[in-house]
Amino acid sequence: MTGRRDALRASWAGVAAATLGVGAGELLAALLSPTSSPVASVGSAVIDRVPGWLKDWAISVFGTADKLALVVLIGLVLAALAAVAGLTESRRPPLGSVVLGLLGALGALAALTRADAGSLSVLPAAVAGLVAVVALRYLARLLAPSPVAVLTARREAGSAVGPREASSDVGPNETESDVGPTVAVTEYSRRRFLLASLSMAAVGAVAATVATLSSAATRSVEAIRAALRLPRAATPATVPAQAELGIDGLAPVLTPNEDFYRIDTAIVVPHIDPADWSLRIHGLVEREVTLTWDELLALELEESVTTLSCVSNQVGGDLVSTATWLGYPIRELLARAGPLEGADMVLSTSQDGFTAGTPLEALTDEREAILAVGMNGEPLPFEHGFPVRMVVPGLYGYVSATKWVVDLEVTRFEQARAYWTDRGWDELGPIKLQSRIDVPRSGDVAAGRSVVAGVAWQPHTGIDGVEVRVDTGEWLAADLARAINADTWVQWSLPVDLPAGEHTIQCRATSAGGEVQTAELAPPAPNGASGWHVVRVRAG
Ligand SMILES: Nc1nc2c(c(=O)[nH]1)N[C@H]1C(S)=C(S)[C@@H](COP(=O)(O)O)O[C@H]1N2
Ligand SMILES: [Mo]
Repeated sequence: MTGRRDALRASWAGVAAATLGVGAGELLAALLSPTSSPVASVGSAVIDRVPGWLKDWAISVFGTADKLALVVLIGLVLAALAAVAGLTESRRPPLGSVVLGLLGALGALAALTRADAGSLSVLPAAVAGLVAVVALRYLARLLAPSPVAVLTARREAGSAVGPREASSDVGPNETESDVGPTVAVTEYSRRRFLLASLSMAAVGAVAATVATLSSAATRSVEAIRAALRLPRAATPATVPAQAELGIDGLAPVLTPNEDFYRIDTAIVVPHIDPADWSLRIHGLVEREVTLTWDELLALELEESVTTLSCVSNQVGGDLVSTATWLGYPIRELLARAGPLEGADMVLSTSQDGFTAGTPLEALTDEREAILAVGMNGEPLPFEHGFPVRMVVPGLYGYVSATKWVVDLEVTRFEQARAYWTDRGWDELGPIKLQSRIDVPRSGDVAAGRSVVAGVAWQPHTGIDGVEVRVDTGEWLAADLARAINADTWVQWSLPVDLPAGEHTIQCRATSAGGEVQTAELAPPAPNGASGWHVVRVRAG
């Protein structure tokens, strides 16, 4: 009974000490640089090492909360290890402290391997480990059986050997009052343990929360973005009114920034001061080119409307969105550098070390492949690449849409591999022809005349038609909204009759190139999902 309680206290000591350590480390990271956060760097290291199927699974289960899920998981694993360390410390000191120290070292190592690691990046994790070790040693001392406690235990067990008993002038009646103070000492130390460990855990948790919410560097760049006014587009985009059908439940043709899907490997979203940003174009080029933020903004910026899609998007999924982008053609910048004969790929790198390999041709042909600075009339949101990202019509994001981009290396597919191609995904990632039913959703609908509506897309090619089929009926041509351009998705709708009962509704698109969307089911890996979207409804 007491054994189990002791074990529980010892484990809790480990957890409390580790919490204080993490709090200290996160607070220091918030002051130094957000990416040196011990928890975030361990998370990023994990993300870079998980197999593709696991990433797919995480996205399908947790969606955009996948990173939150990972942080929670790291917290649980850390708590379990810390509990073991606490227990070990109570049984074989100082082995438990060594375990906590090693965990700190592991965090420091993870921070060092980050692409944007500065020389101070090991500090937060190192401090976290150190604080945890000192805290655990202190707590363990409060829990350790002191000579007085040993004496008390022996006395309670009736084996009276000890300095007091040895002095022998203690009569039977005085024993109780004499034992009193010694028992009180252990009680006192237990109470002190409880107070100390609870305070450590609370201070650690508060520090970690404050750190997460208020990284100093993050705050100042947020203020810079808020004050930023982007120049007007030399060529503004036009969005015809007929592009929006305005049907309830149908995805709007322009996705508001806060609803735009987000996929990336970043646990801590980079916060780059535009004044510190520059882009280097190098590799197989005649001359290296460097572009600063001011130089980029001084160029004639163009506005374009483009639909982005993630290769992980399932049939019927929502990892696809459309925005008006403001930016400068990458084609023009590459022309300045002068790609050499034989080059066929541009490896783009983000500030946090993500890479994408884009066919050189997709960046030099007539399409609106841009270095984007604006999204739907404002500077890029941090989650979407502030201050500068790539947008390339027609290609999945993993091969083209590098956010927080800082480097373009002109190279050859033979010579370079990128983040996801290194993990088994196809080198080329053209977006597959797809269509989705937004209205009605699966479930109950009213019987009778009902509007079916959705979106269809194949950026850079365009959509010619969408057909809808109820159950095993005929394919019926849907009404297409006006396309904004060939790079955007197109809304469509069709009134259908749904008699009472269960029905399946399907859709398929035809591209402007004459291709009919395939019924063949393919999973996202290795080059994008295919198949027809099916919605099952019960009309009544
Ligand atoms: N720096 C960086 N850029 C990135 C990624 C990333 O992980 N890191 N993910 C890519 C992928 S897989 C996609 S689908 C798009 C998503 O862009 P969005 O989050 O703005 O929708 O960003 C691309 N650019
Ligand atoms: Mo993606």
